[in-house]
Amino acid sequence: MTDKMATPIIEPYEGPAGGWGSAGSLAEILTREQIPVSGAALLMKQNKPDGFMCVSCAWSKPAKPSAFEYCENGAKATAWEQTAKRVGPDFFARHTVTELLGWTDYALEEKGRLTYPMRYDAASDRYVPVTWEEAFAEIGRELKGFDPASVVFYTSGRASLETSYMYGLLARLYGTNNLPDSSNMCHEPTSVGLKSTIGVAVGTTVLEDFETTDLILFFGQNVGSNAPRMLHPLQDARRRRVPIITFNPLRERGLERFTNPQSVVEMATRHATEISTQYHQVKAGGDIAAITGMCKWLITEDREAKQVGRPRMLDVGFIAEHTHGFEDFVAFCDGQDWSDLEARSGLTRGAMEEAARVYARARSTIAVYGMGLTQHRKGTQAVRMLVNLLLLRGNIGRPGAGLCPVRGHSNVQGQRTVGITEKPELAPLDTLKELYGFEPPREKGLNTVEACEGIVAGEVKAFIGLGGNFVRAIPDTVRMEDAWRGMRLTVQIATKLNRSHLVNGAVAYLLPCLGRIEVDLQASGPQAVSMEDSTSCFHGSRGVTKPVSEHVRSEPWIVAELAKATLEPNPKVGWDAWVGDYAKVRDAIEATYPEVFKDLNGRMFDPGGLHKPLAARERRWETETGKANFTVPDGLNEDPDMPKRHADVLDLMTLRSNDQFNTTVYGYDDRFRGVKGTRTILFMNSDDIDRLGFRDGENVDLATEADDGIERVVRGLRIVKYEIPPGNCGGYYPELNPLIPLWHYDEEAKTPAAKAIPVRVRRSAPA
Ligand SMILES: Nc1nc2c(c(=O)[nH]1)N[C@H]1C(S)=C(S)[C@@H](COP(=O)(O)OP(=O)(O)OC[C@H]3O[C@@H](n4cnc5c(=O)[nH]c(N)nc54)[C@H](O)[C@@H]3O)O[C@H]1N2
Ligand SMILES: Nc1nc2c(c(=O)[nH]1)N[C@H]1C(S)=C(S)[C@@H](COP(=O)(O)OP(=O)(O)OC[C@H]3O[C@@H](n4cnc5c(=O)[nH]c(N)nc54)[C@H](O)[C@@H]3O)O[C@H]1N2
Ligand SMILES: [Mo]
Repeated sequence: MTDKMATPIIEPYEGPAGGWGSAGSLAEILTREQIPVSGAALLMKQNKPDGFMCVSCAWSKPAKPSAFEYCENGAKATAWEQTAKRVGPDFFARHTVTELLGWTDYALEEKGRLTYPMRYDAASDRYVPVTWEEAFAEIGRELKGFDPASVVFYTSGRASLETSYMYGLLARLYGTNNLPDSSNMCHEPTSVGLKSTIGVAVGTTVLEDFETTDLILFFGQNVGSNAPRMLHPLQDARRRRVPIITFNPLRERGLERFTNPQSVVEMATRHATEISTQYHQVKAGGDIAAITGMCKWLITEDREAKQVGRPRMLDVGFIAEHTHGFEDFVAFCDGQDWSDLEARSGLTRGAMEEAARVYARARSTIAVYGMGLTQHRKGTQAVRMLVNLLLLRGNIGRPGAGLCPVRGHSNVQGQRTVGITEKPELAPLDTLKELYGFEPPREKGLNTVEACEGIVAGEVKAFIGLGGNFVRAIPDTVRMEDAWRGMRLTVQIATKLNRSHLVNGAVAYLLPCLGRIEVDLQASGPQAVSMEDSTSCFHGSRGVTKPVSEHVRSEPWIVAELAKATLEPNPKVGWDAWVGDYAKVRDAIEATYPEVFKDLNGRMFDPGGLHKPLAARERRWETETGKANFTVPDGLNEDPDMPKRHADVLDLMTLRSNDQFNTTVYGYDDRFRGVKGTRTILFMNSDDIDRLGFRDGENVDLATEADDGIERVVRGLRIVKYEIPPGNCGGYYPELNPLIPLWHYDEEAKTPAAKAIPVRVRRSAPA
């Protein structure tokens, strides 16, 4: 089965982000997913203190939400989860797994919600129905037979704090810290880079900071598609004439202009707010160089100001009192040559100075960033470089200022907070030992890339997936799929069918769960769950719709049953009591982290949520030096293995369209980038197209340039002439994931370098 697609159309999109295009796109998906008119009433509950928290992005939930506190993409995510379509035993009876492997990501998920626990039957090559009892009996028996070090417990960032806490505890009681999560592919450079420099592993800004800031810097985050609700505070900031300076290789529409689709006046008058006041099309991987340029200018100007007695450019008081490593950093900046900075960033000296000049004038600055900064070979160093820039002017630990990493999944940050981590030093192992009377494992566990390495090496024998689409989201997908089939056991807890469920181990289970939007009824009544947003606020969420099927179970219940089937009974862990009343899980969370979750049960429905304490906001630096650390990068290059190559090698960025949530593909249009009806495209600069002898619209193959003896090719991409820096090209994730070598990751955080893949364009080979 393939998707029915109209002939692809590529033409520039002239509209703003939001606006009528957004309203039209939303109406279309509500109809397609057969969501009745009550869909509109449902959306009124989205991101409200008494409603459910959006299943899409992690952006902050304001204390005073607007009547419609959702965006086009959040509404799409709701429609996609609440679809009237179902994938039950009859579906699996009709289709073999081999047949389903030929379907697209879109076709698989579009068939609807999973409704029944299923087990893979090798003889018929089909998933067949099982009872929950049979499923847990066999999974438990299997798990008891493994060395715990050979089992991986993966989490995608959507599961609630309650589920995640229970799941982390299950893994540790079982005997392993193998708890990789989607954050390993995402903002791990944030966790590593910020912890080592400012002593917290998360951003330091809260929503209110956007109300008083004087400048917003934007590095590699596509707000219009991936965190659209954030456009509201940005629009408010622009109304106060706050400048926004963007660094992005592509001119992303949401960063250019926005029409609030929920404003009657703006819609009627087609009024759009200009978002970025300066737009710098930095080369992919050129951010360290661009930021160094800004720092160099500030340092030079400050020296002059000091000599002639003008006001200083740097916050010298802050630097002296609060920071460490300043002199080395100054020496690094002084030592850089403007011509190198220009070559590596792709920006002129004038452009870097222009940005620095505005920064020097702003009292309080927020630096926002996303995958454009983190998914590089030196992604962690790029994050640290941004910290350097903020430290120069004391922009951390002050209202209206700070770092704002925009997180991905709706609870990805919270999962880390409640112990989903492969790093034993980040988990409260001693407290767990005391509370539950067991000896927690102390060895470092596997992160995402290491789990893949272990699977390739045959050392990992079993994989439990709490959500997500692991085999599709990781690098080197073709090679990984082969290795994956060598595992003994794969268990996937999921709402919808995806490719990871079809690339299965010898014993394989597919366990359907409730989504967050559904009513979750347990012994003590309907349950609420909680999560942490991108600005470190905890929020409660209550399901509002009827469960998709009576056979589907909640995630906490599934985790508890897994635990009971696998572990020796432990009177101190009340799995059944927890499932009967999730407030008791929250009590356990509070008992484990008393400072962080003070009165979680009492406060999770407070408007604006319960704020997590962040030491750096108070200028307390929980670092090794006890100060905020300036750091010196290894060099200007974020991807040092890239430019030494032949001039024909391009740097590929893998991107999200406006019609997907990660591997979930809602449709084939990327409205803002002017692409309609296709995802198999390659954005190229017109000079590169000419230089390499291709034509706009031509079909080509893309091959990775790597010297590891492995051939990685994706065939049949259509060249789209695009405004992208020379030497860069772009295409969609996850279709291009076969091109990322598994070893191509950030050195420190091991996040795959998905924005810097060395590739060659080839003439299309006959299939
Ligand atoms: N609707 C929707 N929302 C989502 C998601 C989704 O798929 N769909 N995914 C969620 C998840 S898990 C995450 S992590 C976030 C991801 O959200 P983002 O962080 O926005 O991630 P991407 O779309 O991968 O790319 C970000 C931007 O980086 C730019 N870029 C690429 N390379 C570079 C570079 O070297 N330097 C700079 N400065 N910019 C660069 C790209 O042009 C692009 O605009 O969104 C979350 N929200
Ligand atoms: N090339 C490239 N690769 C990338 C990226 C990139 O930018 N470029 N980005 C990376 C990033 S930032 C991330 S976060 C990862 C994403 O990796 P994952 O988090 O593993 O993948 P998703 O696509 O978000 O997972 C989608 C699946 O989650 C399941 N699901 C949805 N809702 C629920 C729920 O409520 N409960 C349960 N149990 N299951 C549910 C559904 O079955 C759905 O098919 O991909 C990474 N991979
Ligand atoms: Mo992510």
